[in-house]
Amino acid sequence: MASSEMDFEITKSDKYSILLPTYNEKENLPIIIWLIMKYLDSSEYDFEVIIIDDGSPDGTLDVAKQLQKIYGPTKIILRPRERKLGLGTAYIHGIKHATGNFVIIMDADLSHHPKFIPKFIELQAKKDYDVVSGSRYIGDGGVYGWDFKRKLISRGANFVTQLLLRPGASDLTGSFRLYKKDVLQKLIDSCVSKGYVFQMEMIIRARQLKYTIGEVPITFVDRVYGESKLGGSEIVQFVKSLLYLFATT
Ligand SMILES: Nc1nc2c(ncn2[C@@H]2O[C@H](COP(=O)(O)OP(=O)(O)OP(=O)(O)O)[C@@H](O)[C@H]2O)c(=O)[nH]1
Ligand SMILES: [Mg+2]
Repeated sequence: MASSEMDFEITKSDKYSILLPTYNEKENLPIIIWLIMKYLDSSEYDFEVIIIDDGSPDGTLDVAKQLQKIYGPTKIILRPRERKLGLGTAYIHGIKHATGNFVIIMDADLSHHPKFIPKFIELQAKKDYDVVSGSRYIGDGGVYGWDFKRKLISRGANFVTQLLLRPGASDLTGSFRLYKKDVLQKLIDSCVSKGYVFQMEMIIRARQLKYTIGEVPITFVDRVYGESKLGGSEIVQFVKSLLYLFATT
């Protein structure tokens, strides 16, 4: 490829597998898929979207089937599970079926805007990063729609973790990231925590295992449709896991 004026290059064989775990996201799913198609179909990138629905009672899977009819079975891949088995194992399940050499993980509730995906891809290609992490805490990044309490919790969690673990990434609890697939597999294998803290452990292990991490500023918008699940028990779990990581890494 003649690329003298380009400062990065996407190899033709590169493929991006986008993992979308869903639980009760029937309103959000068509919008997120439409946005992904809008921002990626116009690009040259080869990609697939893998929807991992955990038996959502709201019928998210039926919506996903409709979307597969519209966009085709090579672009939209359905890998549902019978019941709610948690986000951590949803990724493990999804990555098994990923045919790309890169994996992008994002939430399906519109908190993560697909417009940032090309930025992740470009930065990765430019610097050959092992991981590119979206960050709400650098540059133009930010959070919209959170109340003070939630902002404080997120900031606090990040701050305490920065202090204790010095992970070398600014947004630890976010989950909008791009990984080389083999790197993601190794990270998943080395992670011990489940639940909310999983994202944080992934980035801390990445640093530990000397993987290179790039960051892209992202804006994060709180979910409009559907219910939020962050409660007191998640916070307790987070603190416990943080202390565990501090003690063991
Ligand atoms: N497959 C699967 N997906 C899940 C599960 N729990 C959550 N999700 C999805 O994972 C993504 C992140 O979950 P969220 O509920 O948005 O978690 P959060 O962003 O921390 O909290 P809120 O947005 O405030 O509810 C969303 O796309 C959810 O639909 C699960 O057990 N299984
Ligand atoms: Mg969310």
